[in-house]
Amino acid sequence: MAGSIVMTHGDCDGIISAYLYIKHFMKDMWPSNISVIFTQPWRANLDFVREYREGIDEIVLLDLALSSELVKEIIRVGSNLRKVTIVDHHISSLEFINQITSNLLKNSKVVCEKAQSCPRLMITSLKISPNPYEKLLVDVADVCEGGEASSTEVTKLADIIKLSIARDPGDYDFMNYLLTLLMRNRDIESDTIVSKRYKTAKFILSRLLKIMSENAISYRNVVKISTLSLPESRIFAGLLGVGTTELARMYKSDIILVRSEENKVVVTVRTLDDKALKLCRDIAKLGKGRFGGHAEAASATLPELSLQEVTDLIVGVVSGREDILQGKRKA
Ligand SMILES: [Mn+2]
Repeated sequence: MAGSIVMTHGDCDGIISAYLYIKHFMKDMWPSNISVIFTQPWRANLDFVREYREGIDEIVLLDLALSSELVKEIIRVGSNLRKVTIVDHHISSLEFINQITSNLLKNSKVVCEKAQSCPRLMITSLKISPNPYEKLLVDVADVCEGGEASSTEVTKLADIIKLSIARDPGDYDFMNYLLTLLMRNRDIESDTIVSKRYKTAKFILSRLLKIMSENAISYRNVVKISTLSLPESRIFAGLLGVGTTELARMYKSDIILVRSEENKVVVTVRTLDDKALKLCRDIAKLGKGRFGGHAEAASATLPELSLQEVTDLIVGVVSGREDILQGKRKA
């Protein structure tokens, strides 16, 4: 029996992308002849290899920032397939387009363009005419990806989906559950399983915001730096990115969260303009770490420094005093 793989990002706009694609292009095949795989960009190649099997004749990749490892796997099996479809809105994927289309000429469709969310790109480039509910979901996907909400209905639904999955970003059964609710036209907001998760996450988020506000220190009135210990990072796992975004909105200020994780320090930056990625690049460069993300929402990981050292380094970067890192701090 021929089957298809739909592999999508395990987040709010990834779930909505899978829903739109399956509903519009693969409706007769769902659920029995489609393996829906939720994944993260850094492990997508591993999940793909694990799920791919003899008899699969179509693969669809949605909302996944491509990596050379993933592209290699797609090309390896691609020529045996009837169809390969890739839709993604991350700019980092652009560099792989030529490699894929030149290797899989006849049977591939690759749509990679910068867009607020993957569903937004899908309706503009796959000729989907969305009904009112689908339009709402595309707006929700935009908000989940940092866009401005057009109505309170959009804000609420985006909040529910984002927070209900945030606490356990690896719970792909729950993402499948959300997809099934959408496919069966069930109301997400009134679903008991979803609202239980949402309420728990909302409560924990409010505690996180309180702690982050209390220990935030302002620098030059333009940026607030907040720190979390390792136990605190664990308690609030899954909500740290959402919390930092929320705090930036509350205070209308740039926010830098510095927290301890197992064997590393993670820096999460949200800025009102487009300087988060640049800040993370500077921090990563000075601290010999890695960085990534979007212009206004980015992060850096520093494996070799302590929480205090990273905080000092950041103070140096935001105040233009990088000498602090070298220990030449004035009394
Ligand atoms: Mn996504």
